[in-house]
Parts: sequence; C-alpha cells; structure tokens
Amino acid sequence: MSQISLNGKWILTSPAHSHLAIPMTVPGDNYHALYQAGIITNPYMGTNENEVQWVRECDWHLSQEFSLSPQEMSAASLILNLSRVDTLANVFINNELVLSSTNQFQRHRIDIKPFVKPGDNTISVHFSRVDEEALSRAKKLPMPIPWAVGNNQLPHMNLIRKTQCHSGWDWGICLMVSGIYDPIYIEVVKKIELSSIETAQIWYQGAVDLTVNVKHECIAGQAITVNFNDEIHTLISHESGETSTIFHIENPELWWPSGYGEQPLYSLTVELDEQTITKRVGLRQLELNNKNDEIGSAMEFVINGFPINSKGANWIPMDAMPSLESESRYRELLTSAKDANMNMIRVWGGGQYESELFYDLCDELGLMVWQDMMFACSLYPSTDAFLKDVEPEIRQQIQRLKDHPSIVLWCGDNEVIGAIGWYDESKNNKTTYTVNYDRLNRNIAQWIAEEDPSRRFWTSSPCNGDMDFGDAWHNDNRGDMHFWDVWHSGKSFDAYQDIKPRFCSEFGFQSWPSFSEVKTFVPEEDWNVTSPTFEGHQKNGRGNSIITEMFTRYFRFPSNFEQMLYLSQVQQAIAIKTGCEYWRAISPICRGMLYWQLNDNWPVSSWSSIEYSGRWKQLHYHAKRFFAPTYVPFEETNSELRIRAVNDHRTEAHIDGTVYWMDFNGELLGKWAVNYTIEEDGNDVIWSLSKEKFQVSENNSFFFIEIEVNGESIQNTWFATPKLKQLTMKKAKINLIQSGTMLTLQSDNPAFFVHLEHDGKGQFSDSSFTLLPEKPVTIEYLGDDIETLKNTLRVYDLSNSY
Ligand code: BMA
Repeated sequence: MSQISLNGKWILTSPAHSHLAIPMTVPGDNYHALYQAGIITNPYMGTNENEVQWVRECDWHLSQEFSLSPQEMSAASLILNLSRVDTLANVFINNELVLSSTNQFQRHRIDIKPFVKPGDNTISVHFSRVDEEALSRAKKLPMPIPWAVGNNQLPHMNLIRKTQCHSGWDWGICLMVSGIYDPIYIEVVKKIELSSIETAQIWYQGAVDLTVNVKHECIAGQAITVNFNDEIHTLISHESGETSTIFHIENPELWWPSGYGEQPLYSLTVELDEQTITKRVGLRQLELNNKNDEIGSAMEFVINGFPINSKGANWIPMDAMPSLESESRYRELLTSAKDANMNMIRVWGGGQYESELFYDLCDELGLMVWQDMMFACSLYPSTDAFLKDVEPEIRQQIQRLKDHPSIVLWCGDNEVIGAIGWYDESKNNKTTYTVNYDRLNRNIAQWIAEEDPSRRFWTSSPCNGDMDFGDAWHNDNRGDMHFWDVWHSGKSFDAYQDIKPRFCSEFGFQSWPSFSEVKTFVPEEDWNVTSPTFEGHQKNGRGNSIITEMFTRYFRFPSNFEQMLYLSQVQQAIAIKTGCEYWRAISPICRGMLYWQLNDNWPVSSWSSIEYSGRWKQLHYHAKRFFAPTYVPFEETNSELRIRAVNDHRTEAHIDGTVYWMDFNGELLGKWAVNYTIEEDGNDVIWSLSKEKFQVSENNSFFFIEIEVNGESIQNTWFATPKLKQLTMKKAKINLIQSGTMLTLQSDNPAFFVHLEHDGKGQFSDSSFTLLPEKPVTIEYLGDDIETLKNTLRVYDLSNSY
C-alpha cells in the first residue's frame, strides 16, 4: 500500500472570481490551467503577456477529494509529502490548517493522521498574493534591500523565496505562477517511517568504501534491507533514528564526465516497513583545484585525478509555465547539450533547484552540474526571519541532491557580490551591504558544509575566490568570471581574445529566434523586428538595437526580415565561437567555459543556443564543433596564422586532415595535409603560415581545415577579418538534393554559414557550416517529420543574406 497519490485532477477557484471553478492538473500551475480552460489566451503568443497580468492580482484556491480505507486509517502515521509549493500557501485537511508554507524551495512532510477520517476527505491549498506580502515585508526591513530592477517587473521579489525569474527577467516573461510542481502523495507508514538515505565515498588505491546511512523514525528493532548492486546488508533500526552500513568495492567502475569516459551507475535500494527509497550511485573522486600559480589561482575541476576542461552552458527553468515541464523535454534539452559536446551545465541562481529528473539525466549523460543556490542579481536580507526561511531550504536541497555524482559544486548565488555595486543604496554604503551579504552567505556556506563535506562551496558566481569581494567581471587571473564586455558593453568580438579567464562561467550574445520559431508566436502582420510582438518578446532594453548595430559593424545589411533573423544567428555563433575557440587554445590556463544560455522558457529573443521549441540555433551546431573533445582552433600571432590541436581525451588522439587556403571564387591557393598525434590533455601547434605569405589576398581569401578524428569529421574556417562585410565573397548557388532523410548540398562558390531550417521537429547532423565548391556535403535529417521537412526546408547562406 505504502503511497497514496494525490496527483491528477484538482479544482482551481479564486475568491475574487466566485463564478470560476476549473479543473487543474497537479503537478502544475494556475496559468496553464486557466489557459487550458479558455479563461486566458496563450500568454506566449503575440502581445498576450500584457493581457494575463490580472491573474497575479488574485488569491487562488486548489482543492481535491481523496478517500482513505479503514486499512489505511490503521497506519501509524499518514505523511503528506509536499514540495515545490509556489509559494505563500496554507494547506488544509478537512478545513483544518496543517501547514503554512512560505518558501517554494522547501519540502514538507506532515503527519495528517489526526485530521483525516475513513472515507472521503478534502485537501485544499490557499495561495495568497505574493506582491502584497513582498511589499509588507519591505516596509518592515531594518534597511532597504535593493531588488532586481530591470529584470523583475514587480518590486521586492527578493524578499520572497520564489523562483526569481517568475516576475520577469531580461529574457523572461512575467508570469507570477502559483501551484504545486512536484508529485503530491501520502506515505502510509504502518509502524515506522523511513525518512531518507544518504551515501558517502571513502577512496583508497583502486577501491572505495561506500557508506549508506539510513534515517528513520526513532523506533528500534525493525529490519532494514540495503541492496547495493545486488549485495544485500540487513540492518536493524535504532532508537537514535539512524543506522548505517559500508559496502567495500574493489576496482569500481568509475563515473566520468561526458567525453572523458562512461557513466556507470550502481543501484541502491533501501527498504523498511514497505517503504522503499532507490538511488543510482556514481563512484567518482572530485576535487576543485584552486591552487595559486604564476598567474593567480587555478579554477579546475579534477575528476578521478584527471583535470577536466569544462564546456557547456547556463540553464534556466525550461518553461515559464511549470505544467509544461516534462520528462521528454528535459531529456531532449539535456541530450542536445551532450550532443553539442558539452560536459557541464550551470543551474543558474535566478531559477529553481531542478527536479529529480534533471539531475538523474545529468548523472546518466555525464553532464557535470554547477549548482547555484537560488539567489540572483538582487541583494537579500540577513535578518533572523529571512535566515529562518532559508536554512531549511538549503539543508533540504543539499540533502536531496548530494548523492548525484553529476553535481560538482555548490555555489552561493548568481552575481549577488557584484550587485552590491549596482544599486545606489548599496553603492553608497558598501561596508554595510557587504557585511549584510556575508552574514547570509556565511550561513549558507556553513549549512552546506554541515550537510555535505564532500564538495566545495563557491561563494558566488562570479567570484575571484574565498573572501575576495572584488570585481570578477574583469579579473581574469583567478576564480570564475562573467565576461559581458561584448554584449552589454558593446566591445567588438575580439575583446574575448583580450582576456585569459581561468573559468568563464557566463558570456553571451543574443540572437533573434529563427523564422520557423517566429511563425509559432508572431502574427504575420508583426513580422518586423520593431513590431509590438517582436519588441514584447525582447526583454533586454537595448537588445534589438545591439543586434542591429552589430550587423552594421560586421556584415552587409540583410535584405529582409527573414534574412535578419538568419543573420542574427550567424552573428551570435561567431561571437561565442570567438571566445570559446580562443579560450580552448590557451588551455590549460582556461579550464572552463559556460556560455549564457542553453535554453529559453518561452519563445523570445535571447542569448540561448536552443529555441523554446527545442530547435537548435546556429550557435548550437557551432558549439558541437568548437566543444569537440579534439578540436583545431585557429590562432593568430603578430607574424603567423596557426592551427592548434587541443585534446581533452584521457588518451592520445590521432588527427588526419587537410588545410585549404582558397579565394572566394573557389580557386585553391594552398593545401596542406596535417597528420598529428596529440597527447592526452594536450595542446600543440600543428600548422603555421607566415602572415606575409597571404597578406596581399587577405580580403579575397579564407582558410579552412577539415579533420578526421576518432571517425568524426570536424571543420573550422578562418577569415582574415571579423568584418565579413569587407570580404569579396561571391554569391553562392547552392543545389540541394533530398533523398529521404539524406540531404546533399553542393555549391558553385565557397558558401559560408550554410544553414538548413524547416518548420518541423528534428535536428540535422550538421548545419551552419562552410561548403566548398566541388566538395558536396551530405547531411542527415535526424527527425521523423519528413513531410514538413519536404514542404518547408530552406537553405540559407551568408552570401545570399543581403
Ligand atoms: C547574466 C545572468 C542573467 C542575465 C544574463 C544576461 O549575468 O546572470 O542575470 O539574464 O546575464 O543579461
């Protein structure tokens, strides 16, 4: 019997709208339910965001009936499990208050046995307005605590423990959702409650001891079985409420980040009194190397003794309407990350501690997780009341997550140290606000250290290191860096090459959505980058101007709306590639790069490389190449053009390839074979050419390398200037032959950023690539919507964008 699920159909009502009673699926949110019931229009379409704001100005009630059998009623306790309750919620069982919850990130386990009866029972959850509570909390503060003006559309959301981007962000719609986003259930405890399990690893040469600690109700004498990888240990419950056992594993199969090895996961199952907890355990050693060196100090993750080049992107919540989170979408997004050769994801502090599913998938796919605590871009109070709200949140989240092998770091927040310097109140009183920061942050560090001594705590992202409250946006000697000089400060793309970050955890460049994506949310009369819909779906004040201004710097101005969309994605890909390619070329100085941002939570113009629908932008195809474990970045010195080989593998790699020097008519000016064996974790120059040799034809020619490594082919292209508008590029005529899912492209002239797009689902094996004349390329369509592919397939390239 063990669990009674309360998931499924509930009824949503609002005291402000007495006529309204609609079905709502839990787990889920009220906005989605209102949309499904036809009460509101789809908030993501057109300018509808403005029309649906009334929803946050009401209280909302959710209720459901459930029934209990006499047998269930005979249980010792009936534990109601609630998590991700958003946010200010009173929970009633048969009209009696059993819980007042004020923090979306806390979990609750309440024995409701005293409140229920055999037969029919009612559970109801009353959500109250968050904006009013925030205002009233702000009035009671001992000093003003600045909130994220410019991101949030509502004031003081930093005082409420709710996903910070719900009230809008510089890529995010303002949807103040409420609801319950995790499964809700009653645990039937016959005699003794199984509360939780946790593991710890102690490593020896070639062996590991895995301790399994079981927490239970303080009742002695009950049998507990612990099954690790089919080895069974039987324990007896103890009156202290805790007992443990150790499994010794010789020659364990090691868990590795993607690209470095496999991700074996051992099963662990604990059973007590018909309650079961299962986990999958990855065995791996983890270290964060911050040792001082001749530059400053390292920022290098070391797994199983091997230094890792962390490559990936920042993650935001997958949907502004949590009802739309689903296993298949988590899987699709995270698989897309892995497919682009990423091995790390940063769960950004303005979102949410992710669902179990997210971390299970990261374990499975070998995606390391940099986990922020949920604080971002605002200041936060350090009052007793606030600390009291946050402490259980942090402790519970760490307990919940710490057995995931993918998680490699606990980070205190996103950009909160930096934010001290953003707001007038704190700028003018830095001492007070820095002390205030440290009071909260020090407590968070302490709670985390107590819950998980196995991982490092990192104060903030970005941060120069422990007790360093300096400017980590501009110090590239130590710690992690957020480098925004190109996007927010308007520097040119090559500014990425002016820094040598130890670990760049944020840097980004926006693009507009693809034409296919635009068709899903922009009415045709608004197909214009300054239309109301387009401007409503751009949340970064100067965003559209920056994109357009950058066009004028680097490109010939695109001929129409559709080509503007295409070119914005070329531009984004070039920007991010410029940074990543250079930072890989300086490895091991730089040991990590996570661009901003992987995904979108609604259809919008943003820094993402994957659109809301799951479609890869051009950047994502480029990332697959520039993040490849063995890659060939170009490098320019004063006198030479060079190609390097970088190899992240734990074994040597053999590179076989050709370098082409060609003019824009397709005339070959030079050709070199490259054959090179690059050692593990290696970085060597494998080809070079004196600049004098090609200076005369700089604007008339380009370099191209194609290599085969481990059976995969990777290409890279180099232009003598980032100002592609100056090149003497010829119009390309690209011929496409489709045979089922195979698409063969051929061009008369060299064609660049050749990009395939269609309105259906499914990626291509490659896109946004260079196509040389007389070298046809065959691309595979990896989806199953052949009909849409046939009808809507479009081929773009740079020469035809103007
Ligand atoms: C970063 C993030 C976000 C923001 C992004 C783009 O610093 O932490 O706050 O969305 O910049 O401005």
